[in-house]
Amino acid sequence: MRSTEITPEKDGEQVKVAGWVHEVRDLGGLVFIVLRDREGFLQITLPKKVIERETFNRARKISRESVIKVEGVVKKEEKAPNGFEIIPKTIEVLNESLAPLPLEVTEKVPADLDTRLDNRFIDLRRPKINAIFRIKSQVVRSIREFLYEEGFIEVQTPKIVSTATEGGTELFPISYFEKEAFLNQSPQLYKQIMMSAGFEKVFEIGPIFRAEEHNTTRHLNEATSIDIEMSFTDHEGVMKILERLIARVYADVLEKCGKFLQILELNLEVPKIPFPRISYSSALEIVRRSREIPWGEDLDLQALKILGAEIGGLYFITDWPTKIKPFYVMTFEDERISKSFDLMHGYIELASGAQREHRYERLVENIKAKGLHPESFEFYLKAFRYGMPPHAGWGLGLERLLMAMLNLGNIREAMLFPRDRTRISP
Ligand code: AMO
Repeated sequence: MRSTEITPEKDGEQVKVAGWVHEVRDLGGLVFIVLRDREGFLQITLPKKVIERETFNRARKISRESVIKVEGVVKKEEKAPNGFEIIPKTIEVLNESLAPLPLEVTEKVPADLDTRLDNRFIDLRRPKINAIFRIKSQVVRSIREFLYEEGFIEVQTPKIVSTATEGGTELFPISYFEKEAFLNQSPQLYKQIMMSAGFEKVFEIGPIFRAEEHNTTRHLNEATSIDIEMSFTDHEGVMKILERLIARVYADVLEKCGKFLQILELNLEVPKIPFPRISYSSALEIVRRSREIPWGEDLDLQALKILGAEIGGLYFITDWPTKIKPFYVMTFEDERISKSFDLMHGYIELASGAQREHRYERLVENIKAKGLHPESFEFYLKAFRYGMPPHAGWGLGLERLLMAMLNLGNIREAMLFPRDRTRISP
């Protein structure tokens, strides 16, 4: 039985439970074992007078984090945390834990992030850390459900690729027989090819790899990207889908993950749609009140912090200068400005997207203008010569979304086994 299935009303009933020994409190004539399972905690009470001697003596010596199975009787007890306790008949140790533990599961002793990540299997046993990943699971589920309801189909595209999509500097080269190959930075080119293939609405949830040189609290070298691509629409069309998706995720998490939000001591509010939209030029005006930045330059962390403090919450920055966006974005008639957007939460970028350039000649020009070689993109460009519909899409960082939603100070907190500049294990 799970801990949540037992209530004080089951007083007198026989139960079987299993889990980890969270704590053992030995008061001499009375021993308490706090048993932790997937759902919560149970108090196992062993009064010396009632319990068989051998069971009693073994129980008081069980090391913390050992896995045990307990058979016993439920007893209503107002003083116990759940309003009941379990008086055991038998306690079986299924797997004994070594002592001392490399990391505490109880929240009593704080540990630094490196020690926690080195011992992630134990770190994840802590209810607060566990809660993050229970919520992450719901977030992914809601995203899938929403996109299926909107008529999207899920696709899988290669992670071993021959070209960059988001700028050549952040690629991980891999050894691939006699050819040059890389880990994919984004499913960008493939999701666009799917538009030529006639699928109209596709999405993918998968890993992206970026050789970020710097260790920041917002970057991982392996992250999860939620990507969509949609035909016969523009940037405005996919922004609307994005904001509805975010609002749906928040609503679902509030409805289905109340217990985990409580563990994390979070008050979540469903954001109101439409999210505010601010153009790059207007954003620049806000930043320029405190700092000079020339038009056309990317907004660095400091600039985004000024903006985040001014606007706050979820908002879009639209109409970015063409020169700082990738070759595949479409421009307005004024070619200096692109039909692109970023979705922000405070100073953190959660997503970026655009209407794409679907006209072959223009696309080739764009590639050249970025100093890239059209020949390297032949597999992609080919799809634009035989009937490519107008299309748009975005990529949303799953861990960034979690970070924003759950107010996490470091993106590593949102990844089970994060990869950063110095960490490739566990
Ligand atoms: P972009 O490069 O902005 O756009 O990436 C999209 C989103 O992915 C997340 N992200 C990251 N998260 C953690 N660590 C990283 N190193 C990292 N890099 C990116 C961010 C970011 O907003 N092809 C376009 C999307 C599109 O236009 O459809 C792209 O990849 O949340």
